[in-house]
Amino acid sequence: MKKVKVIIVGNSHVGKTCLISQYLDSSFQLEYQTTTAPDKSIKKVNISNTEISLEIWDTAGQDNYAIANKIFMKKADIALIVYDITDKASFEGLQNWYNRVVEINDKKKVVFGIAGNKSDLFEKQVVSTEDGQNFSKNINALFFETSAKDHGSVEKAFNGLAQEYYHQYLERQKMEKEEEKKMGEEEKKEDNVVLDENKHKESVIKEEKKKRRC
Ligand SMILES: Nc1nc2c(ncn2[C@@H]2O[C@H](COP(=O)(O)OP(=O)(O)OP(=O)(O)O)[C@@H](O)[C@H]2O)c(=O)[nH]1
Ligand SMILES: [Mg+2]
Repeated sequence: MKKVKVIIVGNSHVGKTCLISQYLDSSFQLEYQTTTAPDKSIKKVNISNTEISLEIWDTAGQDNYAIANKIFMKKADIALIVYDITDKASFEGLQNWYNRVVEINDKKKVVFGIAGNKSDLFEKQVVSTEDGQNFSKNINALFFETSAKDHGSVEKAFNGLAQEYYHQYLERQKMEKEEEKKMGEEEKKEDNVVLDENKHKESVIKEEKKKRRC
């Protein structure tokens, strides 16, 4: 079974922990309890008849914990960056979270998703859907609007990212195989050239020997 590391980041209070609880066991918690230490949960999903184990890391949004816990963002396959549609500052924080994830993952390819959370509070919405979509486009991320109270919207985000990751993974594998095949063919060609050269040398030597005998 393929293991995929998912990290969920974003400002404090945007609903990261609630999104994970909803995804894992369809529950929603009204009382706020800030996350201080990163926490790992496992969710198995089936993508194109392949079982994938999502290792989901909940992280702290509060900066004093987040900086200390940055190390847990390493080796991410998928990063879901969350903002709260009723909180402009959380939207403005997206770029910073994106930069942190990119920086700590160095050159590793990460599949990014942006979630505009608390979509159930649409009367209080201050960040437009369009702004969320445009930001996502700029960083080449998938965009979702979620409510941690609505299981369907949460599942769509996590499963959509898992699907995208798996699709890119298969593409990479295909390309690597093609590359290997190409290299194999080139090596064969080179071997044939050497063989032909050797054959040619042998026949020249034979000819010379013949001539000498005559
Ligand atoms: N109405 C509504 N409230 C939400 C939603 N998601 C989270 N909340 C509430 O927002 C508050 C913060 O949620 P958390 O999931 O703890 O936020 P967090 O991003 O994990 O915060 P930190 O752990 O401090 O980084 C809680 O009171 C939740 O009940 C949502 O989709 N809709
Ligand atoms: Mg939390």
